[in-house]
Amino acid sequence: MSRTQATKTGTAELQRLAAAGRWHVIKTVADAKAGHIGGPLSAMDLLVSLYFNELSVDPGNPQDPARDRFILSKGHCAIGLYSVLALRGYFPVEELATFDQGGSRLQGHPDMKLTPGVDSSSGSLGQGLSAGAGMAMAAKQLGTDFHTWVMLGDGELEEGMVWEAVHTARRFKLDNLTAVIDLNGLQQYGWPVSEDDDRFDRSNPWSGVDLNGVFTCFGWNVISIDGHDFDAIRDAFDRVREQRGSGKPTVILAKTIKGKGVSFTEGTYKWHNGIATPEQLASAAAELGQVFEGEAK
Ligand SMILES: Cc1ncc(C[n+]2csc(CCOP(=O)(O)OP(=O)(O)O)c2C)c(N)n1
Ligand SMILES: [Mg+2]
Repeated sequence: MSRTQATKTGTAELQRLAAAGRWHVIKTVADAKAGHIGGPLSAMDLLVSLYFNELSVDPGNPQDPARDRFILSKGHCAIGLYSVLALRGYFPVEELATFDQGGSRLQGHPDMKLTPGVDSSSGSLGQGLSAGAGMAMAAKQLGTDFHTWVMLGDGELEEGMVWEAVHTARRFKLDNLTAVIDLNGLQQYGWPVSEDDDRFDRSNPWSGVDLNGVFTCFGWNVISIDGHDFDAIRDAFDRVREQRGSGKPTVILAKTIKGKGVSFTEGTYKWHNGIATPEQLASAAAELGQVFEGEAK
């Protein structure tokens, strides 16, 4: 697939890619005995849609100055990004087997100096939107038209630095900046209290808060979608492009399910990270339509 995409990837192909991506996440983490599951799986449909339907990038020329930028601000979900980068052709899928090993290009958190396709290092939550705002500002000053995308977690959204960037982005009219919030309703542990929309294991980080209203008041363009609906994601991306020139940054509030796609990981903070047993891998493979022939190493 070239940098300029004449046709968009259809929904059936996106579903196939997302299933493969989810499988690479759970299998790679089991083999490495390290890494995260719930966040990469909730974000997978959005990541696949970005890399196969939206971002103007060339895996053969990852440093192209004209490329769109993508920052995974919730850097603990690195294995989700690596899986999609591999599927998109930035490096061989087989290289995922080196995940989190010393000397690997695929560290436990994204490292822009090591991994082709990684535009900003991340892992300390809260910083990616500021980096993205800087890139968007630079694009304006240079007169180039690349778009900058930043994905954040809903737990991450509690970090104060995020809100400094939210304020600044509007002030500098960064309509070439889009934040995608993975609203999976769970973080690592969260607060063990019961609130209105508590999922009965841990409290939703933004329970009772009108995030749409909050971003609107900050002067952002807000799009709320189901983050697992490929058609809704495609429409949201179209709307992002339409609002360029408005002077407003856009936030996509994407409602998702943590651990989406594998029944035993869905909707529980307990699979924020975790190592699947061979039996669990076999079950995940069956659900995702993948072949699992051996035990986790
Ligand atoms: C500044 C900082 N504090 C704490 C952590 C540890 N940490 C890693 S993941 C996580 C929870 C993140 O939750 P969320 O943003 O909702 O991510 P997701 O649900 O998508 O996994 C925390 C607290 C961190 N990486 N950085
Ligand atoms: Mg979350």
